[in-house]
Amino acid sequence: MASENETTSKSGSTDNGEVAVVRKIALITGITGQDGSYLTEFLLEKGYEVHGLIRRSSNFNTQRINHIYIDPHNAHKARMKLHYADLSDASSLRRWLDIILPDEVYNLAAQSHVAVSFEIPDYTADVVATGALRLLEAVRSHIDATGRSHIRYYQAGSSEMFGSTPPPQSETTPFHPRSPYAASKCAAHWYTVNYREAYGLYACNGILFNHESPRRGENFVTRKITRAVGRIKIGLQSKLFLGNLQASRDWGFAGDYVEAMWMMLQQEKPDDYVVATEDSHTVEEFLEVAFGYVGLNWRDHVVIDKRYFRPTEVDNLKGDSNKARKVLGWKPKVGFEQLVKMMVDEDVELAKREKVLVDAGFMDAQQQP
Ligand code: NDP
Ligand code: GDR
Repeated sequence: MASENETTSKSGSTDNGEVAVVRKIALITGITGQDGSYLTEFLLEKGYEVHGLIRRSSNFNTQRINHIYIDPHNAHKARMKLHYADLSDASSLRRWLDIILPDEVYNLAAQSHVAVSFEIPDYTADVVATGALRLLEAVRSHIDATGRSHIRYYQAGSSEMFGSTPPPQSETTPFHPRSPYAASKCAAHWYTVNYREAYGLYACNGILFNHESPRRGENFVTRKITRAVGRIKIGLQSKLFLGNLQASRDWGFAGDYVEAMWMMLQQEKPDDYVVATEDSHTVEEFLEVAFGYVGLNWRDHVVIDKRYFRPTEVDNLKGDSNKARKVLGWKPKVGFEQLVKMMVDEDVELAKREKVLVDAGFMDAQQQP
């Protein structure tokens, strides 16, 4: 039986008179990423069946969702299912849509690192921009073939699209992207708007400002800092090499932001929404709070390395999320200091576990698991 808070699309009766619950089905690209893992937890809690598209890797890439994975051989218990596909492979997208028959599609997959997008611009555009187009087109042709016009699509847009346009940035603020990643996200944004207008697709752009968590990739600045704080505190590292400390970001908690994604797809009409805390801090302020929390002074450890400066920087992001707050009823629950402390706490514990392995000779202090 479904629990009370489970979201179901329809229900019927079985032969023996029990109510058979038909769950809503979500398809998530980028399920192995930070947001994919939180969104999966959120949707499972709501009673959804969740299907994730994962790409082939020579190493396991499912660390962030291992804790919710149930072996598909326990078919009656497993409500999260994983399938191989890639945003660069249009046929795989269409095939899984036809097999899974989702009610909601969340496109979270991306080459999501801004600095790396300057190194691999062609690949970034292929996955972030054309990948979104491939998925939209797969959804459109799937609807054409099956008549399943109730299907809803979420596109993971980014505050990076605003680039050099000064804050506060809202849905009406012009885009001025400052990287191949940001330009590609702008293309994906407009593809999504176009599919909504041209084909009547229920498609939403979430324009999300930076959101972080203990699951954040380790080469994004917040996690890079909190990992270093943990390792310095435990004695595994002494220096932290960073780039521009003066950039300001509107940092929220990823767990709060995935709820906004879902809320967008529950409205009567599709639309685009900015999601932000409306509170902005510099990288230096992040350092102050993170190091200060464990009694360290960041100035004793941070070394500026020009390698981490970008050819074009985004200096100042601070969102105006009035529309999301009014229409969706969304608001963030975790504030800046709480977020930093949550990340530091987790990374101090992680460093302690690493230290055990280092002391036992199973790991080099330089090597990170
Ligand atoms: P991550 O980098 O943590 O996750 C990206 C996901 O995309 C991973 O699951 C990755 O797989 C997958 N992926 C990458 N390339 C491909 C591909 N070619 N085909 C299929 N899957 C692929 O990002 P986040 O979770 O932080 O962000 C989610 C989305 O939201 C991204 O689109 C990002 O650009 C966007 N965004 C993020 C913000 C943030 O602050 N976090 C803010 C605004 C937008 P693998 O695990 O194998 O690498
Ligand atoms: P961002 O996040 O570019 O905002 O994109 P990131 O954490 O990479 O950079 C934030 C700011 O910190 C400065 N910085 C450094 N950044 C990194 N990664 N490493 C460093 O050593 C370093 N030193 C200083 C950067 O110059 C920048 O100003 C993130 C990603 O999640 C995108 O996918 C998403 O779209 C946006 O957030 C919103």
